[in-house]
Amino acid sequence: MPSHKSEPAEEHEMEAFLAHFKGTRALIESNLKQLVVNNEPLLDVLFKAINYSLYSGGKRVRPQFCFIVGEMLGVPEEQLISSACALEMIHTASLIMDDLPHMDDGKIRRGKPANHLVFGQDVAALASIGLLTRAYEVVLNDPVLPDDKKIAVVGKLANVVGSDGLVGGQFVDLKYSDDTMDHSTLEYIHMNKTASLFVTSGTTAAIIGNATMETTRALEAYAGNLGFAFQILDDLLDASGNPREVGKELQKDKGGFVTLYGIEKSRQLVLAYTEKALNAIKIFDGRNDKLIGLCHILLNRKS
Ligand code: GRG
Repeated sequence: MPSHKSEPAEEHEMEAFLAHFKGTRALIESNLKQLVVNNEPLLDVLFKAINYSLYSGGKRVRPQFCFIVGEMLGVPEEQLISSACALEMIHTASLIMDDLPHMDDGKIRRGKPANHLVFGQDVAALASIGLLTRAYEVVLNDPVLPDDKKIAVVGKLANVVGSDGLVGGQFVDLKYSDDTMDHSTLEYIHMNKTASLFVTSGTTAAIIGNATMETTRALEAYAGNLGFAFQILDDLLDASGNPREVGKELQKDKGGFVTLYGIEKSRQLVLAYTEKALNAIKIFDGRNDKLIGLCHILLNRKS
């Protein structure tokens, strides 16, 4: 994948960052296990379906970003847990739904059969909705967040899923994606389908951390551009990645950045959007090392 022109972090810094990332990942997963539980034996299969997708090797990028922003703003970890977990639950719900035959008809996800191929379309649809709605409950039932923060976070999480976010992006993707797609339609799709949840991952932490408007705007610019770079890289992996590393069927996406611009120009776009993301966080100089590290990790990903 493309190499980035700004200096990569020192190797020891990257190692420390990766170790931190691993620790946060363990924290996210142990909290998810406490927050998504089933107490009704009749629902065992439904929860098997939910857990199948929730613990199938996702990178946990969105909650990681939420924790990085929270740490930068000095927010105590326990105040971020419910929002970070809710973000991952929403993301996972969207992947289950996206793979359904009447949506993107995905057969392999994270190297394993898609949820509906294991549990059936009916169960997969319910697992997606069940996980999505549980995400809001998790924030509303948070034992430490003040009520005004809960309301603001839930509002953002609702907005990002609806027609102003994932649903809108998915609709346009399903109905307008083809080989004749233009740049502004593609931008609409990826802003709403992918970048919007990155942005919300930062804004939820910004809300909890009482961030100023200037800080929030900078984080939104960072996350929006990083989300775009992430999606273009997704298209590049689809076009020329290794199927075993990527973990899904390749050359399936029609009308993505690679179709519109070709591989070389798409690689340049990844770098350009990453550069914009990095520029946006220059105002946090001295405390933005993890935001920079996240860019490097996402740029060099193989899946
Ligand atoms: C039910 C929440 C919900 C939404 C309905 C189906 C839908 C609307 C939206 C689909 C949005 C979608 C699947 C966008 C793709 C975003 C993307 C690039 C996913 C891959 O993210 P990674 O690489 O995945 O972070 P892992 O596997 O690491 O978790």
